[in-house]
Amino acid sequence: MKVAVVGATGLVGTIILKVLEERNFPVTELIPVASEKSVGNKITFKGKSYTVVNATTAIDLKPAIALFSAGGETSKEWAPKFADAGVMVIDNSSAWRMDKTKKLVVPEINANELTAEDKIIANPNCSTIQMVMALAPLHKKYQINRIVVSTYQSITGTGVKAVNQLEKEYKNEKGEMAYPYPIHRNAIPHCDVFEENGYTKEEMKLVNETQKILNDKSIAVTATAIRIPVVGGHSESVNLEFENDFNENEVRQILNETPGIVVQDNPDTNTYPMPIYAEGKDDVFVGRIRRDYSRKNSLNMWIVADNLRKGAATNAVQIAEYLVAKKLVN
Ligand code: 11C
Repeated sequence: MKVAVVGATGLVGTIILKVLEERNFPVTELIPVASEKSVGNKITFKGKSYTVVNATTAIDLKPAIALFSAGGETSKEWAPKFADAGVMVIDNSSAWRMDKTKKLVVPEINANELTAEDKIIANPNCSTIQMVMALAPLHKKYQINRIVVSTYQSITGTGVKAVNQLEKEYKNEKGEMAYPYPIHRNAIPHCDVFEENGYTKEEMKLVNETQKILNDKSIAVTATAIRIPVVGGHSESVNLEFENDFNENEVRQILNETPGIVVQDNPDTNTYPMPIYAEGKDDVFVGRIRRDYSRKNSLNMWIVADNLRKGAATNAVQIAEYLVAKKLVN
């Protein structure tokens, strides 16, 4: 299968290539796509060298699938052009996620909604993916009424400019700033841009995308998203209020039996998820599972995942795998 990776030289694009290789996705020809400044560069994939091309050339090469990770503007402009040419687009940006005509997919939860007619499929935001992975099976069992989430997000979510900012700050050097403030030794309560309602776009993604993926507008969600000087993954403190009461051990058992979830939860041995150990892994790690005694039918937990893997590249490749397995793509 001919596969295009749009944004192949970016942080997520690079991981998409790695994940395609690791999972042995049936790529017969890779079409790495990037902006004009990278066109002509070489990329090695499965031991073979490929030349980076622009989007127009990529369409002419007729890929079956295009995995997009080049930002919302590129996706808005180019995803429909690829789709019109018969390419199935899996888009990692926020461009199409809340479009009523597009599916927003976490394969373990709702891949069964996909059909051969879905030409542009949206990959959710990283902080949403890891949260709904843990919440979906609990919603099914106990029905979630309300979610209060605070995130502790890796700088890799912002991209290479933020990684460079932190590296420079470690060395006490001046450089280009990805954030309005230093990030080293800091916590910035500001991920993505502010909206008119006082929340950031990242916070509203957690609200809207969660309701769409869990297919339940009645779930109340409120979010605070914080950037911290961490690489390796996003962490989330999540408070849930259920309609029905639960048993903590049953919660652990449900999560343990959920594909893609690893429970790390034992205070006696200081066992809990942390981003340095989530880095490079495809699973979502859950710990600090405990009843919230301040409120009826309520639970606290801590969810960690590599935002570039399950939060982006791995989820996109899993969608592609589903399309192939169900013969929804030629
Ligand atoms: C972050 N979640 O960590 C963002 C990165 O909507 O796909 C991905 C932005 C998006 O800041």
